[in-house]
Amino acid sequence: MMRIDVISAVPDSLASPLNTSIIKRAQERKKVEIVVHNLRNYAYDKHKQIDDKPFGGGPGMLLKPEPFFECIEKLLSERKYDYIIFPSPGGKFYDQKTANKFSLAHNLMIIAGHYKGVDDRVREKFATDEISIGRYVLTGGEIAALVIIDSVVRLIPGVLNDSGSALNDSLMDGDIIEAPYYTRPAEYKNMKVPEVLLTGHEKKIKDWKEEQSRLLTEKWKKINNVE
Ligand code: 6GU
Repeated sequence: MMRIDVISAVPDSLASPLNTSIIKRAQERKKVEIVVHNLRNYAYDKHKQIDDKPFGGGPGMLLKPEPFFECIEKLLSERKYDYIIFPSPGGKFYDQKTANKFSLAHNLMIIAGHYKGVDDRVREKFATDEISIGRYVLTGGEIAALVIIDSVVRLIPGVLNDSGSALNDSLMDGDIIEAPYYTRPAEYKNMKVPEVLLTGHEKKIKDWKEEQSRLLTEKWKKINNVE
């Protein structure tokens, strides 16, 4: 079973997404164990302070290094980690290839910063992979951590009911867009499901899906300036 440890100053923000739907089911099926660590539990000074003002000035607060070091060193004394992931806008853009890599691990650790950030000595000492999830700014690493967890856990064999679907989806690399899907009713508010899908003609349906996929992939490349 894969184990994922997440360290956060706002662990409550992770609870609902990790205990819903497919990620919840993956834990119930013993495909993954996700352990969230509250950074504040590793603040050993009398005020349990986890943040402080940045040296050199500037707005906002930083998360102090000591609670991270305490927590991470405890975890490292218990097991080896394949990857220690540090979500950060300055990191490498996350993609399906990286998700595939992480999904082969036995032990992952994700260090989620918050507020302005984390004292950089934490990243320097422990991070093996610095990951950005896109060109925009978030309030913290928690949502990025959830993005990484979701994309990794769905790749673990037995997590999705349809074993083909994890690989099929976008052909593993996210660079193929699939044909649109429809369910009943066949007509709704004057909008009709493409006729061919109602015919039961397997070859024609396969050809239609491939053509739609090709068209949508071309459109996707154009609007995203890819290739
Ligand atoms: Cl990983 N963290 C934060 N705080 N902002 C981001 C990000 C990560 N990726 C894009 N923006």
